[in-house]
Amino acid sequence: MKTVFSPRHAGHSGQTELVGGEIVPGFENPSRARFIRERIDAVGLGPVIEPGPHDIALAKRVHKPDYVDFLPNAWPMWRVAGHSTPAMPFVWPAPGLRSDVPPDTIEALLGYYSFDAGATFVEGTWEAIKSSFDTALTAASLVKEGERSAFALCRPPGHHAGSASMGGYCYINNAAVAAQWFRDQGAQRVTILDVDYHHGNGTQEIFYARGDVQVINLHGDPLTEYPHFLGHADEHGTGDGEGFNHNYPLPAGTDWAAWNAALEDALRQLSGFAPEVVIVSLGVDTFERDPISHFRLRSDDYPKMGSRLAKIGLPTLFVMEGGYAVEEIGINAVGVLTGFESG
Ligand code: OKP
Ligand code: ZN
Repeated sequence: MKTVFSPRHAGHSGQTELVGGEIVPGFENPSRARFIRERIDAVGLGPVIEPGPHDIALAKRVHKPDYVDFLPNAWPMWRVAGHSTPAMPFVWPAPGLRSDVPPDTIEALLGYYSFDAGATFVEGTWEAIKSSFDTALTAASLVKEGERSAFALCRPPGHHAGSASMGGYCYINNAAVAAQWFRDQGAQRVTILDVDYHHGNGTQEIFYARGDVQVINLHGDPLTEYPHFLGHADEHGTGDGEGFNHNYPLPAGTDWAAWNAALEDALRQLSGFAPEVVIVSLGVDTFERDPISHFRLRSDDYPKMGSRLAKIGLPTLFVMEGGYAVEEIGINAVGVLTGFESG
């Protein structure tokens, strides 16, 4: 399997996050991609190529144009406003406040274009966001050109990013951009299967009223798990999208047996939809020792996941999302890919 990877992710580094009222170094750090990259070489997964540049207009097919235009401006505006620490949102137009008047200052714009404080900017953040977007589209092209599968080693991740909101370490929704690109290239139906521990609220929101992109999520129950405010089992889609969104919220402590049972149900939904291409939002924060998650998958479960996904028998694009047990992230993520290759 070919991997697409850009060293430009590394500029998104030294960013911080708020955990329990304390500002700490981000869990989503450059070593994540480095460990995965090293594991690809160690097991000989296949060639690693750099992405080519893609028109940012493609991001505006799934995100609001003004939101996409904001992203490269955030850090420069933050600097002009006199700050040098990472830019972090802190005020939001919650229900009862007005969100129809875009504000003028960067402090307010950060909140206007986010749903939490979890997407922060440093000097190299925009370049990393753009490289992650380019990575997803370059890998999508490989699949379109006939590869059975490809791995987009994206960083930062994307599945929390909605049509006009960043959050949860995500800015541009790489999987959603790729799905739209496959549609624009002529695929009639595309499925996004999100196996990250956290519900992919952004992906769900983007395609919620559409019947051409099926969205399936397996994740920690939002009653207790981030992102808390989407991902319940009764969210099935709306309008043309009715019946094309499927959520599998699972309890803390879920192990492979229970997770796999949910996957089997999910794959019945997928088969019924008969997509032409599958995009896997690949998070490995379902791992038993993930520092911010509560499932109990073990390293030897990931190849099983991959081989099951191969049995779907469809062209498959893997797009990297979460996973924060950095010592094992390479073993686990690449385990899915080697399992797919042998499956
Ligand atoms: C991004 B991805 C819990 C705080 C949650 C944000 C988690 C973002 C996960 N104490 N922080 O889906 O892996
Ligand atoms: Zn996650």
